[in-house]
Amino acid sequence: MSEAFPDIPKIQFEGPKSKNALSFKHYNADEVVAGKKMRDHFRFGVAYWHAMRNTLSDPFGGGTSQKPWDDGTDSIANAQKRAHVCFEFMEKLGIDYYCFHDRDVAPEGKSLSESNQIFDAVADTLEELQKATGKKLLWGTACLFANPRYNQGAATSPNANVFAYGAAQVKKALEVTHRLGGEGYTFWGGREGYSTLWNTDLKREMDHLAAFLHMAVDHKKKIGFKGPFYIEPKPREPSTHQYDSDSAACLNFLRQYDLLEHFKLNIETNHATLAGHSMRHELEVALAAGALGSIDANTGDELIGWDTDQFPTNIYLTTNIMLVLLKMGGFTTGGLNFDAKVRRESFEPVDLFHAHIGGMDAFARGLKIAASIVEDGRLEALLKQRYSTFDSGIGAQIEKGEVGFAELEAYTLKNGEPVIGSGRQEMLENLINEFI
Ligand code: XLS
Ligand code: NI
Ligand code: NI
Repeated sequence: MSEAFPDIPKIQFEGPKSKNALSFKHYNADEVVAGKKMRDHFRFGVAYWHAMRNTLSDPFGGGTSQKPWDDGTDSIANAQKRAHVCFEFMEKLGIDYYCFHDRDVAPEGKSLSESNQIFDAVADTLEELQKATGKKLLWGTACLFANPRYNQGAATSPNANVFAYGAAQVKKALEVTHRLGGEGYTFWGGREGYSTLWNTDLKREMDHLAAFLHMAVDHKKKIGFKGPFYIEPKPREPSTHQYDSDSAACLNFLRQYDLLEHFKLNIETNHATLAGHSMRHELEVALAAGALGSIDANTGDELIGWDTDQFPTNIYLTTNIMLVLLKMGGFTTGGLNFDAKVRRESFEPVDLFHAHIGGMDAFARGLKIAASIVEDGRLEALLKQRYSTFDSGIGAQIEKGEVGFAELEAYTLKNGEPVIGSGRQEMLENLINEFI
């Protein structure tokens, strides 16, 4: 194993009183909270594209990130070296999973077949590293947005040859994900949308996207890949509008094209807020459809209108997320993948550690808070009380489908004006604050 971070020890849990920046104050992997070890609640993942590949460039300047182990070339040896570094990073942080795009782990060659060979060579290294460390692939994906051929989309490109190229790339990414025991496979349609409707046949593009996903489902069955497919909603950026704009739009799309049984959603906080929703909203919509699969853990900046992919440190955010996850009964194949990058000003390797430690600690606090709220029971009781008129009498008949408009008219003529209760929002907000 390489020694890319010689000055950084394995990060240990030291408790809330510790002043050591390179320690966990709250995340204690084997501590049991709400009946399960913390590591099993979270199933944290490192996003290869951010941790290993992001140079931290922005529209106004080039990269700043220091990666002394990386020689900056597209050689296979360099790609394999990075894989070693990523596993050392995961080991030191005690993170069990990672996620990648094909082109993050392996550079693109001059042809599809060369790219595939390079990908296989790096996958050999990843497989060895997984065996040696016990680390696992949470999900894989294909980068269908960086190469110039995809500038007008992949599955929704107006050019059939681009569609075909994208399909070939996903086929390979799916096979490598399967080979590496990936627990799921993600589709994020970065450029599957439009820049202007003047040049777009929206209906035809959506039909093409559905056809592409059906082909992926067929291929998954063919190779025996058992993990779920995830769709990752995002409303815009890089395109003006993406077809997978939010949870509700994705679910509608999947239902319309008969794909829902094969897909779950991978919800990302910064995408939720770009769509004008809270993370909690996006999670609840997915959960209500039985389709909450995985989470890209990050956060945006309220003052910046794009996908800033910051590490989540807000305890209210993590509490909301953990309340939904506890309600769901926890992840099955999914996990919390840190789709997040350090700021351009935080360019040293150690900053990557601080960032992940902060995110993991914020989730540990969110879990403990959410578990205490559930254990306390008052929130749940108030919610139950709020809907209690549906538990018996006319409400129960409505829920069972036993009555229609005529019966409800007769009932109301007799019952008169309803007596309703307060929503108690402020009281509930105060209650939540008791735990934070
Ligand atoms: C970009 C997305 C991307 C996906 C994987 O905004 O979050 O990183 O998670 O393609
Ligand atoms: Ni993401
Ligand atoms: Ni994102």
